Amino acid sequence: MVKRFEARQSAADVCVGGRSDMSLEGLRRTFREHVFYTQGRFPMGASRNDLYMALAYTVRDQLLHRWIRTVEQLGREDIKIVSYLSAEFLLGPHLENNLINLGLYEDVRRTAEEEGLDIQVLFDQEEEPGLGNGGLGRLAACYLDSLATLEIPAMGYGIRYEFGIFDQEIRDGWQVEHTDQWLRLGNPWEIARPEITYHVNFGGRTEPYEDEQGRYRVRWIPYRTVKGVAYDTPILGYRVNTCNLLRLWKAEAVESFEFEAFNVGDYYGAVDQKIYSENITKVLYPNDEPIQGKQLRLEQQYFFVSCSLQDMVRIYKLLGGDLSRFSSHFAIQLNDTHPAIGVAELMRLLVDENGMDWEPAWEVTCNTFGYTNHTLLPEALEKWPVDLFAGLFPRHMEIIYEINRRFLDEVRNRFPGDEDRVARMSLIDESGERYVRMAHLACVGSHAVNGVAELHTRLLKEEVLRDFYEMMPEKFNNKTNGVTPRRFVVLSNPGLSRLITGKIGETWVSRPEELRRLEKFVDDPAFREEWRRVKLENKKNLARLIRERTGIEVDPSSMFDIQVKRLHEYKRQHLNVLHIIALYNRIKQDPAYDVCPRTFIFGGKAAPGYFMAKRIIKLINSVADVVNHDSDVNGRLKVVFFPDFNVKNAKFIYPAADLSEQISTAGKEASGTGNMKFSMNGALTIGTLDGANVEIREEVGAENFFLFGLTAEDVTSLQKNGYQPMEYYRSNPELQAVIERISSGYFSNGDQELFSPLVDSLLFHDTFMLLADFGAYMDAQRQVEEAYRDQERWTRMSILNVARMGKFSSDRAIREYCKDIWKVEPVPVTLE
Ligand code: B1N
Repeated sequence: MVKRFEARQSAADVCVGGRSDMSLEGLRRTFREHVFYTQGRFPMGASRNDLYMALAYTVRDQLLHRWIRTVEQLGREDIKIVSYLSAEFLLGPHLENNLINLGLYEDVRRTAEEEGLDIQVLFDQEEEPGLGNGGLGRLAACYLDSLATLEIPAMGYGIRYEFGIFDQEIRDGWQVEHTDQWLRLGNPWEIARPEITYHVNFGGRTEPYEDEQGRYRVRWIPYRTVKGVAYDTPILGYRVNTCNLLRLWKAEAVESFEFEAFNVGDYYGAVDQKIYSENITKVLYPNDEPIQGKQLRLEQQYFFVSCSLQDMVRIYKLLGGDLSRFSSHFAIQLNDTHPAIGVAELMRLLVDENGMDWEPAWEVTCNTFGYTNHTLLPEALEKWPVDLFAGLFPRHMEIIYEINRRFLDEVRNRFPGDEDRVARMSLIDESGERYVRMAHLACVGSHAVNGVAELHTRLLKEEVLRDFYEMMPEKFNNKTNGVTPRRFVVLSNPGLSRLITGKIGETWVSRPEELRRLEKFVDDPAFREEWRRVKLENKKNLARLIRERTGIEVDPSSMFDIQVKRLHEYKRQHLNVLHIIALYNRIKQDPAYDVCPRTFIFGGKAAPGYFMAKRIIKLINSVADVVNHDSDVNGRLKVVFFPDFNVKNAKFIYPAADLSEQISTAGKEASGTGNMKFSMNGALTIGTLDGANVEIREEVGAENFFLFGLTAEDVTSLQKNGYQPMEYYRSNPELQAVIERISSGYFSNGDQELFSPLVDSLLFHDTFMLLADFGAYMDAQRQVEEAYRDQERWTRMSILNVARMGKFSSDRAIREYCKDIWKVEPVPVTLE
């Protein structure tokens, strides 16, 4: 495969006047030099990984000049910087994305080809940094892409987990987790900054003292100190010079501890200390709901927030800034409550460490922070036991009590005599064991609070944060999520991108509103034909990958009906399964039943401790085993569980979908972003009125969307009136037959126990109302089938979906954040 080539010339002529040489010859030379000088290989001995690394460094060289110029900007006193604080950044592979944003993709592909290299093979080598669980982490990554593309000076701050989200294997139908050793072969995209470090303290006690001016002050005498080291990754915008920086923190032991230990001869104590310190950034918690009460998780949160805030204060002081104006230089966004302890930490830095008085410090803090909420599930709202919190952060606990005392005074002022309200709004939950309520801290300490879709924001105002909305309505606003069309269309779907660009030019990539211009081709038969050809090609690619990864043969001319997302009962992958079994039953009853050939594809990870979610994976695979091998079905239905769904293989999945399953119980999915990725790639959606589905349907038109199911209001009122799943069960024979298939052991070699937890949960609780929605879902699926049988109609709907999805670009979302919350403007970067 690899034609060998020679390394020649020195590194000196790679850089021309501080600018890297972007000519093809220059790229080729740089690449060869990285094989030799960076990887230490003669071309003959270079492995695929060596070649990938050399190409990655070649591309990184192209970023550096832009990066350094952008970082210089960050040091300008007259500009405001967005600082996006997130415990998760689910970036996905860098190489291909950077090539696209640089505009070098074609050149490099061709050059590689001339060298005898298949660039796809090199792309395959890249380990993706899976530093997130799902939507929330991926949203942060899309926002970094858009911030850079819109030329907004910005930093992402987070955690450099040594192990990201686990790799998923499916063994005997069950999920098996493997640690994600993404750093094993090195990471060419990061630059370690060992000189940028901060100390982060834990535990101990506080002590009052008088400062030189005789003022009452408090100092924190910690029990333990850990060092945070910065690792920077460049984030280049699309076809601009702005190259922002993602700064991730790694925990290390503080040297002095070791020296002390050596002095008293306690070598093993020192080693313990080192290992203990490094634990903090060892592993990402694989839950996409908070884990109650895990000390290490709280330590992770404080660790990265403290490093990040100290970094901002240092940068600001370097500029000679006066801390009372800190909020004119930094706008800090809290990505959910995971970094919400930042409110107390900034107060501590301003008051304790920089001698500010409480009131001005509080004003700075509130003006600096914005808070994005990502969930309505009450059990998912983060709270920390007061004992745990106070033990780790005695000073922050005091600060939070003081914030709370002042805040509750205001509440009492506004609502005299309403002590119930005071208890509801308190930063401390005192209804039983005492907890610190992180969402309340984030609300009180921010000037802006937003939800991530219109419905979600409305429900926040009406329910979860209702008291806060009543008291400070001006803080609340909506920012409907978006996704980057660079990764999720240009990179993932080159065929479709070429087709679109051929018709309307390439400006849609940064202005996807322009996709509307496709509408005038919707009735053009040749265009429709091309549209179908592209989709078929994408389906063939996915079919190939499915065969490789699962051994299952699927028919690319069948409808690809796909649900990929984290496994969660509220997302209702099992509702999808009920539909599959219903179709299967119809075939079993009448093998001549005219079923529309479909391939049902599932993908997604279950939290390792989530019993029901893991059982749903097993159910999907068990149903697959039966359906895929039944001669009555005769290949007309296929069921696939695609293992290890992640950003890297998502690229093959979204573009291949005909139908996108967005079937969560209304009111439970805050927004969803997969829904957007599918529709932008020409899939039609079957979905409930939940999260951003509502707005997608508004944009693409009700006639181009398969709607079904209860509304959020229906769900609430059903719940209030005592929902009885059994009633739906009794009145629907098809549903009964489906449930009977499962509970009889038909899919589990006669084992009636295996799926009884699932069945019992549906029949006797059904928290997420699958049975109530089953009938409507079946009807909507019937309409899907009808539409799909008319390929001209389907293509028309598909084109209109793509043409009308412009709103869901993360560029639009980021523009809104910039204008309404951060008050920042673009600052173009020049290279001279
Ligand atoms: O955030 C996404 C939304 O599109 C999804 O609807 C929402 O479910 C998701 C704790 C979370 N909400 N909360 C989390 C993740 C990790 C964790 O430890 C909670 N993820 C979401 C983007 O807005």
